Amino acid sequence: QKAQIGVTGLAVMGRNLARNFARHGHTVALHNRSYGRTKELVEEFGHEGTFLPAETAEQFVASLERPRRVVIMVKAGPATDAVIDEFAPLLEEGDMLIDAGNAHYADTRRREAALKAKGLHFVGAGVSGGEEGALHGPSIMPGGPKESYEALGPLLEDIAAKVDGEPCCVHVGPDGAGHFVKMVHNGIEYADMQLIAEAYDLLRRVGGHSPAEIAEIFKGWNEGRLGSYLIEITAEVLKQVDAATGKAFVDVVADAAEQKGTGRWTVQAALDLGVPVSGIAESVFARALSGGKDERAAAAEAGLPGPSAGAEHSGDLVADVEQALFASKIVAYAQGFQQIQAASKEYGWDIDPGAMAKIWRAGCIIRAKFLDFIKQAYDKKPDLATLLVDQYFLDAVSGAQDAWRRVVVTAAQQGIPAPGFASALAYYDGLRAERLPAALIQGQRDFFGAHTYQRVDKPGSFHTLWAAEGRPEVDA
Ligand code: NBP
Repeated sequence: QKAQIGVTGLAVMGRNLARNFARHGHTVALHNRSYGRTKELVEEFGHEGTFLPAETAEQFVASLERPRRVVIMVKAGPATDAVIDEFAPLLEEGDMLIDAGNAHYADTRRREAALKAKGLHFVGAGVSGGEEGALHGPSIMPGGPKESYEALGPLLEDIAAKVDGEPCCVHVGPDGAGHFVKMVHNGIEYADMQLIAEAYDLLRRVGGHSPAEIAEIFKGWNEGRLGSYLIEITAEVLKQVDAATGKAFVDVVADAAEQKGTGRWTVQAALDLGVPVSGIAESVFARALSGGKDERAAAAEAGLPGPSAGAEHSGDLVADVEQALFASKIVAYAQGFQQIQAASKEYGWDIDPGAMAKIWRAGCIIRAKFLDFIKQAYDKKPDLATLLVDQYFLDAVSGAQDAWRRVVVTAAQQGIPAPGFASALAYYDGLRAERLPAALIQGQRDFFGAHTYQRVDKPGSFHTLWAAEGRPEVDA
């Protein structure tokens, strides 16, 4: 008997993916650097399906039917390269190595190019949903050569999350497209979490609501257009009481947000592409600020003053914050999708943005009803310049904007940081501005560096001879 698929790297993620394949009736070959994990999996979960455990890489490869499909689920980075170096010489033309870890897309591009030269298919697949997702149905974002999807896709679609019977898995595009999209997914997740945190902070500090009350507000919001996994778990977290102290859980947790790096990668890639993902960037920086222990201690010691008088919020705070949250979320998603489109163009990946929204509807952390509207927007117009001009989002933002502005004003007046809400609003206003002060920046650049500028009334590049006396002369 041969296995349809093999998994190497059997820590929590790999183990659960292997069990998921087995539960769907596939025979799964198993391998791990240290045999202990392989043995443990078979002892504990062997009854769930058919597993072919292997002690060595050679046995593992020999137990797979061709073309061989080897899922790598090890620690991202050098471990992935070590595993590739171990397996590549044992594989034959047309076999596939699928990296399901959280690799940087640039590493994936490098690995694919190297393996292609050896006649092997390398598929960088983004897998979202954590350990629960891996076992019960993740959202899967495979990249790599299109041909490989024919032999691999059906197996991945089997184990993926489903919405109305449709799998949350699609061939994203060639090369590093899958890991790129997974990265942006995580960046959007950072922005979403930051915006939710700002909403909580304002409800607490402006509205005076307790964490338990705010949990109820979020629960209510979860029934509406904000309905999503992140809003749902926020209500759960806020409701939680610390057993040791009897205080709200959120009040006993140190307020320094950590990060593993995918948000930062998203912003770094956006800088290179020149895409303004300000919502994601603010969320990465807000985490960094929260963790800036020395600066925060110095500020506390110096007693950096807040506003002399905090004005009251004019309006229904809870309703206004819901509007601000929804509008800012739309901006963050619009920016993330723009980044995907920019990379797709830059690398020739031909990514269908609507399909990304579709496979994020279940299995992953940002799963939400909202994604249906994004899918519909791109289905209607695949080359949509920005989500903000799609009718649904345009209506939502124009309906929200007065409340959104009131919330940003209140935050500024009361000295409560809301970088996500404020920068999303600034982005929105920048996008809709008829004239931007960028014209002045062009003038400054031309003045000090002779960088030239373009004119609104005729084509060409112009330079003004600034130093000349009297009337500035113009070079065409
Ligand atoms: P870890 O990231 O903790 O990695 C442990 C696995 O890597 C073990 O199987 C270990 O083998 C193996 N490994 C290491 Br470490 N160095 C190795 C080497 N040089 N050669 C061969 N194998 C090596 O496992 P995880 O938490 O299950 O995560 C796996 C991947 O999934 C990572 O890329 C991670 O970023 C990603 N991940 C994704 C999500 C998600 O939501 N998508 C969640 C968590 C993790 P050993 O047993 O012999 O030490």
